[in-house]
Amino acid sequence: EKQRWAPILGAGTRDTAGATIFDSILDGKIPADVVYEDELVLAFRDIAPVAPTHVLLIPKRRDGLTQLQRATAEHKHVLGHMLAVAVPAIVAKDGLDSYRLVVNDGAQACQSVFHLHMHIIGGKALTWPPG
Ligand code: D5M
Repeated sequence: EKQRWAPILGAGTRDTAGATIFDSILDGKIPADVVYEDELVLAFRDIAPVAPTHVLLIPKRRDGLTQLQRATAEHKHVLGHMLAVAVPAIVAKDGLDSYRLVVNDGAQACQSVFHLHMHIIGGKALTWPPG
């Protein structure tokens, strides 16, 4: 099986946290509906979508980013890339003119996978506030 992150040797190896389901997607061990990929990030459709567009955007190297509150200055490049390059590409691909960008940061905020990810949700009229 082809690894999605083959060019990024050592990806994740600096992490002490356990592997997540997203590692299996990155390794190509479980399938994903990929909508965007570049050298730094992968984006795929959420398995339990809450809207017509529900995409998860992840860094290929978790590199300590189990969650956003672990971010340091070392992560500025990948975080900026996610926001300024990948999100616009995904939003354009699905033709969205409105969407919500969500990071559930911590268990009490409903984070269930501890590999930083951004939810891009749109394609319908959304409500506010979230619960
Ligand atoms: O979001 C974690 C999200 O990950 C949640 O919306 C389900 C999604 N998920 C879990 N497993 C898969 C697979 N295999 N493919 C696609 N999407 C998946 P959180 O913010 O941590 O609650």
